[in-house]
Amino acid sequence: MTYRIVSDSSSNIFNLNSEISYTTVPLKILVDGVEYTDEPGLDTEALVAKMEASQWGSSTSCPSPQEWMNAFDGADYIFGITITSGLSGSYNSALNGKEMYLEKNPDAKVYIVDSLSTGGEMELIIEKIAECMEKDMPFEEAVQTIQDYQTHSHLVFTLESLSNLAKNGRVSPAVAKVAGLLGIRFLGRASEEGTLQQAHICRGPKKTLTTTLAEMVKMGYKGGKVRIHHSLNLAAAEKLKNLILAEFPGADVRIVPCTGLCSYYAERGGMIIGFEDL
Ligand code: X90
Repeated sequence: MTYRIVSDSSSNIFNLNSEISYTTVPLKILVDGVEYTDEPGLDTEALVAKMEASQWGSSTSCPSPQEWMNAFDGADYIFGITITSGLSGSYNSALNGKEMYLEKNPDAKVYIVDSLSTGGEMELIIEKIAECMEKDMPFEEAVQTIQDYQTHSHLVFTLESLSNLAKNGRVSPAVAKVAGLLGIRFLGRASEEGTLQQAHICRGPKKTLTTTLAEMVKMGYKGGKVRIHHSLNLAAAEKLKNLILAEFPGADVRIVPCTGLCSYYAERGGMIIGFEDL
């Protein structure tokens, strides 16, 4: 068996702490006519500054089926994982890439996970896939294990601005407007369908963090893994980590900076937090 995990770049994970072969396929960000590929080495700080100063507009695009297929090359036990199909075409591309790959490699086994989420929750699912492969788990059993795990993984996020989400039609302009007010932060969660759902409107950074942890607990958090992905906001990520550890000592909490795609949509200051209810 040649194992491979392939994620689109919305997971913010370019390297996996495992022996298992792992690679990413990039989403792209277009700002004022210049295309930025979300791959290692992309300067997200510069990207965010360009996007904030943009005059002519910006958008994003998902990987092509061809890019997905190429990333599978050489493996025969493959898990692909994508950003939610509720907000992007990446999942459909990956399914098409799988069909193309299977035409040439009919004996390969390929499962594409629709994360119905992004960022930190994708990281958790990737870790679980790696665990299955490290145990040499039979393919069908691994698929079942991941489907079960997805019922125990969740996503909350805090945003200081929803303007790129609104501009690109991923959230209604009315919702974006409320969250755009000065000092107001939008606290949301991934809905069952993998779309943005408003949980709270918070005033001030401190209140945002305590409300975030309260929301996680309401959604079933009881001391399991947490993956805090932040967009140029390490200070807030560390404060949230400390709040979590104060209430749940010994919790496995990891902080990860967003790469290109998530930085573009979460904008400066945003956090995308995956956690388990186990
Ligand atoms: O295909 C494409 O061009 C990519 C489109 C992605 C659109 C949304 C990305 C959101 C990233 C914002 C907070 C998390 C929301 C997750 C809800 C399921 C980050």
